[in-house]
Amino acid sequence: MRYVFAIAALLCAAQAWAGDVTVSDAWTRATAPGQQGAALQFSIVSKKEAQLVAISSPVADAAEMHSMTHENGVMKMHAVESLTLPADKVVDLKAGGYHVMLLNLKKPLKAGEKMPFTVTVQFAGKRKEMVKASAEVKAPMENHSQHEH
Ligand SMILES: [Cu+2]
Repeated sequence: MRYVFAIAALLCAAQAWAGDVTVSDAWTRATAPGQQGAALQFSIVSKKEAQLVAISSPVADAAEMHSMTHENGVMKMHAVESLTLPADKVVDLKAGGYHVMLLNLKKPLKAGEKMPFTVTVQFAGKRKEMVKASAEVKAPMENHSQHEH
């Protein structure tokens, strides 16, 4: 459902990039043949406290925010609905801790491409802001240590 909403909102959000939220240093990695998902990494900062509530990309059916915890020495991931963005504090979404997974990729990601995506942030009072960004697609890792789900 969240994904459907994100698409609908994307179509009418053209004037909503008011500039309270900045996304930077976004990147992902080129996919191996048959690879269905990819990790998307970026930094995000909001001028006002907000919740990161959705991420979408035209190249993937869905994107999930995950938290990573260690339980009895085993690394586990859980999908989270939202992530708090404290005012003026840069939050890094990367492989450790919180991260974003793109699911059911519609096409392979090739090194050197730019992959577009949109993040949706919700402020107090339910006001939402959508920010468009693009991620650099980096070359695949030599030894394949991508995490499994
Ligand atoms: Cu994950």
